[in-house]
Amino acid sequence: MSFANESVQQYYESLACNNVSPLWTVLDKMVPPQPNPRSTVAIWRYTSLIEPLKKSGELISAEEAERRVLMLVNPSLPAPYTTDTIYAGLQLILPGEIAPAHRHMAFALRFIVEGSNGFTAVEGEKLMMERGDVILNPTWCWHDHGSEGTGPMIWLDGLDLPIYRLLPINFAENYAESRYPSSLATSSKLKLPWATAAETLDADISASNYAKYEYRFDDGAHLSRTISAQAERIASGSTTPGSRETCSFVYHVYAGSGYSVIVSPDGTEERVEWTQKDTFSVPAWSKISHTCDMSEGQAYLFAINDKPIVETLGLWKKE
Ligand code: GTQ
Repeated sequence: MSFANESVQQYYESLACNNVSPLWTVLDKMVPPQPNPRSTVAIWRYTSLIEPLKKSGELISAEEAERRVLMLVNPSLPAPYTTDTIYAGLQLILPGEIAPAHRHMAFALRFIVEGSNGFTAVEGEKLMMERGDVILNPTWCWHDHGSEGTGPMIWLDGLDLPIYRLLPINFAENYAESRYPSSLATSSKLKLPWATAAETLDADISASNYAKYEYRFDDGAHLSRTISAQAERIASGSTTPGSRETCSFVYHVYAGSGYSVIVSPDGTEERVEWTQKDTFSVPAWSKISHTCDMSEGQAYLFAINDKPIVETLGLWKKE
């Protein structure tokens, strides 16, 4: 905007001391013509992260760290943003370790990436964790993590921490002992095995190149009020039809390899090549299309989404 004369400029400058500012010079920014996520497309390759993650296990114990996690920090934003609304991190537990019990307002879900005989105990239920399991940690539930296995346990944490940048009401409490009393739960509504998702994804495997599964409770509810999860199957050599939603996603590759073409709301197009155990961020209202390579069979993608909070606010749209 050009200034008609000196007095207009002086007028603008005079406003600051009254703690006001003209809307009309920034209206496009305040009420933009399209959604304007601050996060960008980014990929965290497992082959690059596995070394530093294992190194963290030599430098600090789970007890000392409380949570030994490498946060996946969006390159356009500080922690805890992986997208504008979703935080993700890779957590490591070594045999015999305990990440001590605490509870917090934030909701967490975990997608198990590797290892076996690890557990998360949630409010008295000890849930054993295997690759592909989703483990839920509702708001204000005591939880500790441990491993009775022989190798490292690694999982992807998904939390709604960015939401607490708007609502500054996240707080945590430590339990007096390292473990909150729990007993083994063989089945629980807080543990969603990969097999359940896979069964649905594979139901039409000979007839369809693409399937999507939304994780939900038996009553149809999302996994939390803020963030939830989905899984997708893409047939070898096929490309999914492009779509966009007023949601952001943190994708994690359960199996297979391929690439995604992601067009951000501002028109920036990114092609993200991925393979097993990689994680990538998709900002809200980005057009997404996945392609599965011919070489490694079907691709299975897990994704954390922010659909529950977007839907609750009446703002969910899909094209
Ligand atoms: O396991 O409780 O990645 O409190 C970040 C914060 C994990 C957890 C994270 C947490 C946790």
